[in-house]
Amino acid sequence: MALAASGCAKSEDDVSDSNKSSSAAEAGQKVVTPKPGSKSCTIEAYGGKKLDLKKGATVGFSQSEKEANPFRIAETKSLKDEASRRGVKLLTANAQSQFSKQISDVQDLLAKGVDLLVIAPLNSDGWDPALKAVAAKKVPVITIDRKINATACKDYVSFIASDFVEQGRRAADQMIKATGGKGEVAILLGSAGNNVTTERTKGFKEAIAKKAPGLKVVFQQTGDFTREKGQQVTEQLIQSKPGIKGIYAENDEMGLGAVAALKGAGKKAGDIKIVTVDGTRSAVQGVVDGWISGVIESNPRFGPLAFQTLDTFTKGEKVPQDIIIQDSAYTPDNAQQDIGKAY
Ligand code: GZL
Repeated sequence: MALAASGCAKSEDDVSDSNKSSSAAEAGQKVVTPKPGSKSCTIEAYGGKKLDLKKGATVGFSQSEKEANPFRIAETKSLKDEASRRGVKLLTANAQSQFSKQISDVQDLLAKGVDLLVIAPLNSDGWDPALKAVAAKKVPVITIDRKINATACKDYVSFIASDFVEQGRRAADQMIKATGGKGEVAILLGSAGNNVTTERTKGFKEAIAKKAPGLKVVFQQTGDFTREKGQQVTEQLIQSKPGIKGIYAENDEMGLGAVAALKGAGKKAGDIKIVTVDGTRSAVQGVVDGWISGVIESNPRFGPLAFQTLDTFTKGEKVPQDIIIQDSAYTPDNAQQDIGKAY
């Protein structure tokens, strides 16, 4: 099938750009492309029955983390807004950052008879019990954001996410620019057990090693993607590494925790360069105020694209197994004018 102008490697199984959603673009979601070389999935290959989303289908959404983090708030809002725009019934569940609850949430949604599922996974592994229940009912599943270690077009239909390794590389570029490429830096790691933490770390370290060998990562510790833990770890960091020049926080919440720690220690804005990932309003304000040197966006507005993918699939058309969304970035040059795009 014809490929989107995405530079994807062509294969007989490549998919069309039917998945580009005008509503996704309208909703502030950057233009999307099938991941280079992505295979497709069809309802014949996956199983299940054709549906018309508009004719009484019910979609279940399993959210992973408590909605204290603006990323999660914006993600859930995006699903809810698109469901109501399309007039589709949406049942939601929130695992409150407890993986065992997410598994039972998915099982409960299936027991309630949802026809389709969107899952924002907390962890990458441990999904078998939920996937068994999905397989028994042949319910199409779209996973968004974090990847589950399972088989595309068998255990789930499509995976829609940012390129997290690229986010790490772009964070490194901003850190190199902010620090001049020399000195000691620390990483506030995301929570363990998911591909986002692994890939954001991989991208950052590879880029630093390649482009600025004078920048040394001398400290890394998880802040569990939370503001409180990010503050606690940064308080320890500035005691143990008083010469630290930069902090790479793998999400904004930890980055804002780091800002609170630096303020508490009497530091001034810019004394230590902070680069974070997400694109929340508070972090972009931190760029405007000089406390944060740069923010790489991780776009949480999956709603339009998730529903577009489900709609295309249930009509019997091919969808990509892997879909990459594009992310923007905030710097001291654009933060003031672009803060309205933050979430
Ligand atoms: C990344 C997502 C991460 C966010 C964090 O897309 O999984 O989880 O960056 C959130 O804010 O905790």
